[in-house]
Amino acid sequence: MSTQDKNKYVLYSYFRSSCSARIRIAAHLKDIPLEYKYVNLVKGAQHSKDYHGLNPSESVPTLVVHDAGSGAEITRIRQSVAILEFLEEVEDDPKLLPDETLERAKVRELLNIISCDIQPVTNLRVLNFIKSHGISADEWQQHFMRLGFQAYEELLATSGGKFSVGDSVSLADCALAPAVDGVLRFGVQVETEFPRVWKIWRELSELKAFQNGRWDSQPDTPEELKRHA
Ligand SMILES: N[C@@H](CCC(=O)N[C@@H](CS)C(=O)NCC(=O)O)C(=O)O
Repeated sequence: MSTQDKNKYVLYSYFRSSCSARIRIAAHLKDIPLEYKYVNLVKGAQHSKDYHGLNPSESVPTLVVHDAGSGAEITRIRQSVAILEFLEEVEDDPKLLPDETLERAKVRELLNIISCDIQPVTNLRVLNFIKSHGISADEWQQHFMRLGFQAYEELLATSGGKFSVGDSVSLADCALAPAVDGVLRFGVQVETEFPRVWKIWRELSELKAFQNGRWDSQPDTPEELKRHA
C-alpha cells in the first residue's frame, strides 16, 4: 500500500551532486513531491553545525520525512541508496526494481558499481584531499571513473536493453545518468569508450523525469549553467 499521501518529504540537495540527482530523478519518475533545501557543497555548507546535526556524514542527499497532517518529523534518511529503496517501497508506480529476484540483483549490481565503486573515490572530499597532496584531481577522476564505467559497459552486454536492465527504467538508470553527466565533465569520451552506456544515457536524456532531475535544471543551478529549453 502506498504511504505517500501521509508523508511530506524534504530533500537536502545540491545541483551538482550526483547522489542527490538519483533521488530527484526517482521522485520525478514516481511523481513524489519533494520540498527542496539546498546545501552548497563548494561553499562547505555540508560542514556547518546545523547540517552536521541533520546528517553526521556531512554529505547530501538527506531526506527528512514528515507527517503531512501534523508536520511532525518522522525520520531522516541519509544515504542515497537507502532513500531510493525507501521511495520504491513508498510508491511502486513505476517500479524501479523488477519483480523478478534475478533481475533485481542485476539492477543492484549496476547500482553498486556507481554508488560503491565510482562515486566514493571521486567525491569532493577525496578530491580536496588528494589535491592537497599534489595529485591531479582530473587524472584521478578519469582513472577511477573509467574503471567503473568499463565494468558497467561489460555488464550491459548481458543485462542491457533499451535501459540498463532490459527495457524498463530502473534504479540503476537513476544512478547511471548523473554519473555519465559527471564523467563527461571530466573529458572522458563516453560515446567512443563506452558505447552501450552512451546509448542508454541518450535514451534516458529524452525522459522528462531525467531532464527535471538533472544538474542543469535545478533552482540552485547557477544561472549561467542552466539549460534553457
Ligand atoms: N554514500 C553517500 C555518499 C554521499 C556523498 O558523498 N555525497 C556527495 C555529493 S554526490 C557529498 O555530499 N560530498 C560532500 C563532500 O565530499 O564534502 C550516499 O550515497 O548518499
